Amino acid sequence: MDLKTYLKEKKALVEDFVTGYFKEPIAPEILHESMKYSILAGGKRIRPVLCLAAYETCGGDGEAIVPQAAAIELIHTYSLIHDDLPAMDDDDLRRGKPTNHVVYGEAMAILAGDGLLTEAFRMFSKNDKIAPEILLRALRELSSAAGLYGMVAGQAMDIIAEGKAHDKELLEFIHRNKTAALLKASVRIGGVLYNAGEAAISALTGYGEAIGLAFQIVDDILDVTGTTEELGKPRGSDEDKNKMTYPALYGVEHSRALAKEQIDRALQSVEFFGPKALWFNEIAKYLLKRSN
Ligand code: GRG
Repeated sequence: MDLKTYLKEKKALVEDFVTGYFKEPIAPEILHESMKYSILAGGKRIRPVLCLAAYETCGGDGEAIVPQAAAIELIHTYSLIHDDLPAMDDDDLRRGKPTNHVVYGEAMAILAGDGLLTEAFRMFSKNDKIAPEILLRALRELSSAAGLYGMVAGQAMDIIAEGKAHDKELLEFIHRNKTAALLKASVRIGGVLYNAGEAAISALTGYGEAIGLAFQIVDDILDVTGTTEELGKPRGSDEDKNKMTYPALYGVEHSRALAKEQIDRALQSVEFFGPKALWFNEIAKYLLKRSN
């Protein structure tokens, strides 16, 4: 199997589950529609795929944890809806479609985000195949990464840093928290749900952290070098908003080298798993080369 087929298969597992999950009517209908509009709008689904890959690399069958992997995607999608709001990045294109607030209005977009975030924890908390104490440990990982010790803190700092003089430490804080924390947690959660040993969790952590940082560096580079069509969101929006980014601080070429450095670290970290790290290796290399 090649990586494209692997990603397609895992993505389908998550999307089929999410589609079925939101099939039953929810009142009010407009809220339901607005949540479905964003969660079913496509996207790479890289966080749930990483979670499934981690569980399988440790020795499990990913199908057992699809609700938990999908819940991570709900949180990611909420963050995109809120990030696009006029009070935050004020963007009108996401995943190649008008952003949620453009279609449903600001109030409904905020509520769709709130709904997805809250529902994610309800979705995550139910799995009869996983021992409750393990599920609880994984749930704590997710809340830490998505909230005050991760993504929310990173987003707050990103907003505070707009227009400020470039600062290496501040930039790293933003990247580690806004983007890398949830990616790292996606990988770790796969290991925690499998109840993997300490050495395996440590290898997963190293991998998750490194690809998380590389992901954001590449995202910053694509904002400069990509096209709006490829990205499905407006190109050049970081520069327009005077954001603190890797290319702004280091230039595009040096940023590419820094992303590659992180990917090499990621590959090294999962050498622990031997040949079972195949998909981790493939995903890491793909993240460096991606165009959207
Ligand atoms: C609102 C609390 C809160 C957080 C928002 C996700 C985020 C934090 C901001 C989005 C801004 C942004 C472009 C960040 C760069 C990295 C990133 C998360 C990109 C989007 O994720 P992808 O590429 O998107 O995985 P798809 O559409 O493929 O799911």
